[in-house]
Amino acid sequence: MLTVYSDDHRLHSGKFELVDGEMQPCYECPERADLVLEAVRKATIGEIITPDDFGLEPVRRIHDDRFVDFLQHAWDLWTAEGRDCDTLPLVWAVRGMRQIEPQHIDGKLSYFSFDAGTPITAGTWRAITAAANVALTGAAKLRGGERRVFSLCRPPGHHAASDYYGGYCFLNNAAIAAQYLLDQGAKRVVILDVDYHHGNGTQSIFYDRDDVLFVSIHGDPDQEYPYFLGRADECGTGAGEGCNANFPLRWQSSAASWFTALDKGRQLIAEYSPDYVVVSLGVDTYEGDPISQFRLTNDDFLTVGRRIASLGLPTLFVLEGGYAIADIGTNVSNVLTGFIG
Ligand code: FKS
Ligand code: ZN
Repeated sequence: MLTVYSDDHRLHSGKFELVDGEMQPCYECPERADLVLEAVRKATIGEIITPDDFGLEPVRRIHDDRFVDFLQHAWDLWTAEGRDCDTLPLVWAVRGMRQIEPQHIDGKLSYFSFDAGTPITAGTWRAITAAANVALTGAAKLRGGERRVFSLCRPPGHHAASDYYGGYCFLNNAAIAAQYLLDQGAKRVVILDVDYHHGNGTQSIFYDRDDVLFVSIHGDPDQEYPYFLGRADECGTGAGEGCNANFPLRWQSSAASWFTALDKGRQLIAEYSPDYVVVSLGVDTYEGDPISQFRLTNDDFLTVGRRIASLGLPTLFVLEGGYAIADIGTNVSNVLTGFIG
């Protein structure tokens, strides 16, 4: 299996996020990708390549121009106010407020975000465009005939929608890759999201479309972040009706119930008969994850890989979450080696 990786992820390294009412060091740190890369090397899964530069056109197929411009210039606007710490938003335009992009950077940060856990730093723009290129390079390899590719993306992407960021995510790498596959001639693409958190960004991007089936297994939004999307009755709208499938599970759900949900998802995927599968691969479903409440073991991740492989489809794995630093490498490489068989 090919792995696509760029060192530029290290340019994004936020200091603090809001957790349990306090500012705490960011869970989403450069060490995560470094450890995954090291594990992929050790597991001798295959060649590791650097990404090509696709420019912003494929990014703009998913994200609004104004949002992309904001991400590109946010750090400069922030430092122009005399600040040198990371950015964080302050206030959100909730029910009844006007949805107008403010002039001041503090207002813009709020307008384009949905949480206080996602700092922007000096190198964020370069890191997020590199991650998009990592995903796009993986997609291009699939179009070129590769059957399986791992895009080792960081920062992650599945919480980012067409015009807002949050949940450590800025550009939706998996969505950008899926759109690229469609633009290059694919008829139907599945995005299978196995991260512990619901991929609210991916869901909303494709919610009214029938050329992408989104399937997600995640913590029940009644209990878990991102709280406001991810319920089982969200099935798509208009042409996209029936092309969105959520499997929310309660905290402490067993591995058995997680795999039951995966089996139902696999059934839907097989019926949809896609040309490609893009897997939003988070390993924060691990029993030892510090911010999550599911119970998959190291060995269960081998089974995750095997079951996805049984679909028999060309597959792009795109890295999302996973915060148990000591095990993130093992858990990701177990999915990939399980997939290879
Ligand atoms: C819970 C606080 C929640 C934010 C969690 C973000 C999860 C991000 C992720 C991604 F894949 F995007 F990285 N904090 N007490 O794992 O879904
Ligand atoms: Zn997650």
